[in-house]
Amino acid sequence: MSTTAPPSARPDSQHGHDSTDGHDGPDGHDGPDGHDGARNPDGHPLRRATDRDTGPDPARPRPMRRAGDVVVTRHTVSLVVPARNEARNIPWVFEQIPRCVDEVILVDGSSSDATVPMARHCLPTVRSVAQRGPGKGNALRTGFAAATGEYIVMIDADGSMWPGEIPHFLHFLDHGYDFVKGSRCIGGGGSLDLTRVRSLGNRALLTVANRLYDARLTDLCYGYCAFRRSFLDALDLRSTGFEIEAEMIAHALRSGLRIAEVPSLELPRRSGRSNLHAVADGRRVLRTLITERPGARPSAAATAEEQR
Ligand SMILES: Nc1nc2c(ncn2[C@@H]2O[C@H](COP(=O)(O)OP(=O)(O)OP(=O)(O)O)[C@@H](O)[C@H]2O)c(=O)[nH]1
Ligand SMILES: [Mg+2]
Repeated sequence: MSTTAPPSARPDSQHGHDSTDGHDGPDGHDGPDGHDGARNPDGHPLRRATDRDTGPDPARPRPMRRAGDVVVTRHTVSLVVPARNEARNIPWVFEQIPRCVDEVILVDGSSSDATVPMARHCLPTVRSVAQRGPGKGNALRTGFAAATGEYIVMIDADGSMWPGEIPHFLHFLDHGYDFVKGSRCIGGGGSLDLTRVRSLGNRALLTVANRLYDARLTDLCYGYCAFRRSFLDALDLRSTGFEIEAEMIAHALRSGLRIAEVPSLELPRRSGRSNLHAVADGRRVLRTLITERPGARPSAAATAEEQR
């Protein structure tokens, strides 16, 4: 399966307004080349100062076509978005959400900027919930508990994950997989964000995960995932911080869920500061992988079975 390049993979692009969003239709100019037919002596159309693209005309409603609109799933989809001071990035993220998403849950991490009002402004139907406890792990667990869709997709709010890839994740859920994770390390995927240190750390932790869990995954510390909500109990999530992504994968492997990886392109965060501390959070991921390895602690499913 190949991944289509996002329309605005370049961080400086104009909020994903590309030729597929309906702006390439009639735009007030007469000719097909955007001019009214006047030409200079060598036959080229005349250029004028007013020819510059001044952006979308606010008086003209923007056609609401988005990436993934053609893909239909019969299942309801909740999108969980943890956000801490992401007011400047939310408009881009929300604008790209495909129509196959039924509800968007923003989990606010006590943001000191306008994250929540901005989210409500961009998407009046957004469900905003305050997280219980600090950290991305607590935020995601709060969001998962609030979700009502049959499928749950999680995505960051900093613009580093293109929502247009969501249909690829749903495709695998629709075709029998239980847990689908994005991978930056398979054909069609990549990262424009990973530093050398983070890349080495991710590779080392991935090696540990594959050894301990007898798996052949290609990426680990990447939080673009989707899963069936009915497996929330099996995932048995307890993490509070960034190690939650590793815990999800560890428990999915341990519980025998059918896991698929889809190529994903990680973009640079659009603006603002990272909340990740590579060394400290890397240590937490390693501790999680070790303590949760098969046989080290009874899984939730096994515990429930024993209690019967
Ligand atoms: N609600 C909530 N969201 C958080 C918290 N910590 C991080 N996030 C969000 O989780 C997502 C990932 O966090 P980032 O800070 O981007 O971490 P990262 O992607 O590893 O770091 P960069 O690559 O530098 O962006 C972003 O949407 C953050 O806003 C938190 O404590 N609460
Ligand atoms: Mg990020």
